[in-house]
Amino acid sequence: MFSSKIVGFESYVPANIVTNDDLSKIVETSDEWIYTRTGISKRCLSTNENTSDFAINVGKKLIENSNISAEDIDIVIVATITSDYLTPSTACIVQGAIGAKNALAFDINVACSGFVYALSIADKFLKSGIYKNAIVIGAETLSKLLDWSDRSTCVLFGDGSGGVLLTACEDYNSIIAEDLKANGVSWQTITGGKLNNNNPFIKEEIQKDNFYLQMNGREVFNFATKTVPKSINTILEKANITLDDIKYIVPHQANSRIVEVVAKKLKVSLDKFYLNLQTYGNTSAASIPIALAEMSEKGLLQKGDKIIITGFGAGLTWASMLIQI
Ligand code: B82
Repeated sequence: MFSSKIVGFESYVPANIVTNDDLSKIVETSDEWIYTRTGISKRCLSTNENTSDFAINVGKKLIENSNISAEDIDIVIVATITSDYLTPSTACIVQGAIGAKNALAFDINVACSGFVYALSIADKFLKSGIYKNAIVIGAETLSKLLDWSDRSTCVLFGDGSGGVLLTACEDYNSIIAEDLKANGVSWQTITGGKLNNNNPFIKEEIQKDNFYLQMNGREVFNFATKTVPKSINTILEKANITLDDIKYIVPHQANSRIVEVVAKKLKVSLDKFYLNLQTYGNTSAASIPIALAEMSEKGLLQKGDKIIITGFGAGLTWASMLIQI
């Protein structure tokens, strides 16, 4: 019987740092407005790199800092809603660039829940006993999906990537419990990247929807604050443990107000949540793995620690997972 062990955490963000004050020169906004509503102070925005460039950096670092060679990687999964191309997948570009020539590779599109979904998929591949090593990356260039004249959305997001290396193991299990769900009835509350029909046989004028990311803030806020506490409780029940057994909850870094409400509903201190959206903004599928890599770098993740990661976003989708470091 095989299970998955996480053996590496890495991240990469573009060098260009954009503060709230910088944004106030582009749209009618202010540091005070952005910070008090979101908790964000700055974010990294790409000037010359695309999503695959971020993800390649993460993939290379994962291999370099492990004792697994590129040829031994069996699986490359990238969670993204902002791939360089619709085809090929970002995962294929990464697979080629890092020399993982024996690996299968594909992207998944589950927005801000994408990294947790991707980890779950990789875990099932490894549990099958057929595959041994997997690279799972969340990578986004959200800046290319934003309407830079819309002050209600363009201030919220950032670019970057993070990922983990998983290896099949007979005596250690990092992925203990999970709760992955979707509510497609509410898909219209967050949309982006609409590709309109276009062919010579279209007779009538068709409605051309906005390409840019749009979000009904109040509705998604209510969704997140209702769903995330329930999902975390589901995980705890499945694993038969309590929040006292959990060292950190690492949520998708969307908005600090969401996390405050979730903490209150769970009756747990805000200190239990790891937040870095102040520095990176909302990086969608990349937000959880960027946070994990930062925590690992700071020495906050020790062997045996139990943490909960919880993603929530467009779809609508949500995904929580109990991880043992
Ligand atoms: S907001 O609606 O403008 N608001 C909450 C009432 C400000 C205090 C808002 C803002 Br600003 C930023 C993010 C959200 C939000 O709820 N985001 C999400 C909720 C569910 C799933 C994903 C997200 C996300 O932003 O990624 C609300």
